[in-house]
Amino acid sequence: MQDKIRKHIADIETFTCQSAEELEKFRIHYLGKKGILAELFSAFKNVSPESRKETGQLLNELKDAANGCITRMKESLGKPGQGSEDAIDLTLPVDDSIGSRHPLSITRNRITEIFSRIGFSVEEGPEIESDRYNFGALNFPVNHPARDMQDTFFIEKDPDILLRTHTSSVQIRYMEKHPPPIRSIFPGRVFRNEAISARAHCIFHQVEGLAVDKDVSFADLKQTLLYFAREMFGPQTQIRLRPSFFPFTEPSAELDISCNICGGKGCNICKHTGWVEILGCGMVHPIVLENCGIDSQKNTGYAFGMGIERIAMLKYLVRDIRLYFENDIRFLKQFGSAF
Ligand code: 2NL
Repeated sequence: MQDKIRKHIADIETFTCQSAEELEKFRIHYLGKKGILAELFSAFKNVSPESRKETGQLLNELKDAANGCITRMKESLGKPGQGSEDAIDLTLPVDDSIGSRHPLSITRNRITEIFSRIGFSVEEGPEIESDRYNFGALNFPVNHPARDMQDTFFIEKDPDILLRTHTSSVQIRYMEKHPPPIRSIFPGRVFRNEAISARAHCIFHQVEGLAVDKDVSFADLKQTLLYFAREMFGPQTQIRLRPSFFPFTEPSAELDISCNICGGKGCNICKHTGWVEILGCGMVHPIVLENCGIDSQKNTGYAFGMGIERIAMLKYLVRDIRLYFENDIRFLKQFGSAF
């Protein structure tokens, strides 16, 4: 009898099933009124006194094994993909979410495509930088607030290694290696130590542009930006330049476009001014050219920089910058996958 019980325990240990019905059959087979255990317990009466203790223990083991097996199988049948009725059916057709491009990618691709058409190459560079490429060569004074821990993520101090705060660092690298004429744009991810809110994030994306050659003028900059604004926001778009300041450009300006939401009449987006700011720009400071080994007597250049989040916000009326980074499918699926 003991051998019989041991054989049953071994059988139970290797038992698996694919459905609840099979499991119920198993239960009745072992634990049912006329099942194996009932039969064995009834035969137990006739077991000799010497082997009663051991046989009794084995019988209890068998009972525990059967109950344990049922609990285990119930659990695994409940999990999808393992044969229960509500398992995922991989042969079903997919729903309509075939994926779409991220709005920031669509916008970056659109910007680079617009500039590629007029001869700008697209260049990329490292996200981890030294002080020289991110600040020094760009004419930031030693005590400029952007160099502060509050504004910049430092990885190491003395010598300073940091996460780039703008893609201008890539332009410095590019100018060091490529003599003029230069016409390139520089898309990339940048990092600033800012509190996250609807309007600011500590990670965001930029596209900067640079043209350096003999006789590059502010008029060239203005015409290039007018072309860009109209390609991006429509042929009716007007632009205006307001004086500004950056350490790396002189003179510097900010570019506004006529509000593409209200057509310049005044709305929430343009705060009833009819204009919205889209980028900063200027003529490359001669010191910056010299820092990169470019003769500022013979060459001039213009540069501009824009936030991709901001351009995409204006294009798609996104009210909160955090939406770009949360990857909520309800947000992402609203953007066509064109481009
Ligand atoms: C902004 C302003 C700007 C640049 C970026 C630049 C780069 C070099 C030399 C000179 Cl290497 N200028 N970049 C120039 C003016 C403005 O960005 O507000 N961006 C979001």
